[in-house]
Amino acid sequence: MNVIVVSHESDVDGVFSASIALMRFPQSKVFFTSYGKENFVRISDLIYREVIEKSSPGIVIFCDLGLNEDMVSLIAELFEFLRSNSWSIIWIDHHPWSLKALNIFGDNEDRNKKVILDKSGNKCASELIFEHLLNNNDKAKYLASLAHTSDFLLKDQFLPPLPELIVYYKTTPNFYSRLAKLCSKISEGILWDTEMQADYRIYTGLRDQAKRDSWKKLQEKVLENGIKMAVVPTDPYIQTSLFSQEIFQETDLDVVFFLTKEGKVSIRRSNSNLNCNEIAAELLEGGGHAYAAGGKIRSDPLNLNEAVNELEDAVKNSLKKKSQ
Ligand SMILES: [Mn+2]
Repeated sequence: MNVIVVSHESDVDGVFSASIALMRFPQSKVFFTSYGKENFVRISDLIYREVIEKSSPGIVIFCDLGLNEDMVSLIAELFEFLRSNSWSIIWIDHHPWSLKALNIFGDNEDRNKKVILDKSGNKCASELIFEHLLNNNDKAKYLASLAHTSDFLLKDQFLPPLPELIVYYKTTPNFYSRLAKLCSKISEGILWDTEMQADYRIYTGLRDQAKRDSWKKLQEKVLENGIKMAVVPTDPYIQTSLFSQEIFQETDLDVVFFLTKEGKVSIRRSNSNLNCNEIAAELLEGGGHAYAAGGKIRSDPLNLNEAVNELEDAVKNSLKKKSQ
């Protein structure tokens, strides 16, 4: 059977999801992607090409990717194409989905397309892939538990610095081929090797310089309600979740916004009264979890004061909506 796996490119959960799917279907063609229209169009095109080339039925497995409302019509079109070519779809995820997005799967009685969506907030995608595709495999179970540790920022077991390695690969021109290689190593049970170590050594030098620069530019603001927020201009070498833990350790901030030069924002919190996804919903292309989310700002990302004001409004509006 032909198998295409599409997984999230940004973190350990996405890569491990694809690795577990690859253990189950070693013949899989694996693609990685992220959010945003451009990425979904690219992935759809790759799938169209692959399906036409194969000319026999197969299955597409989506992992660790939320379906945002603005992608629904694009994906509905892709589904129709897959159905007419006798391909089926399984979409396995753990992000919050809107009803409109869920509706494209119909009543889930349709054997041609199926969505497995965990709404508990306690499971990473790798665990769902393990449970639904390979639940009798101890190696897959172990990979899923490592992904859980990484996804929920737990410190309950040792994990090689794969989250940072993925961040580093993202800055390199051959990102997708390096990620695919990493994914296949992990599916073979190789969690670290000398190649990764050599890459990691290069990365740590670049990362440490980037973090020093970001600390210098951090801009703090205390809101009238006492919430302490900060906007930190960030850099592609910085792994946001790890850096946010460092910042929360050194400061008494409630929420931190990591802002790229392109205006993308990653939100992390230390105060659980604030929900990152609710703040993200005030931004462009906002999405994510309560503990970690992201989006884009409307104002000029190079004007830090403007960015701070817009993000301050986003915090206030999200709290206002919550109290209503
Ligand atoms: Mn995930």
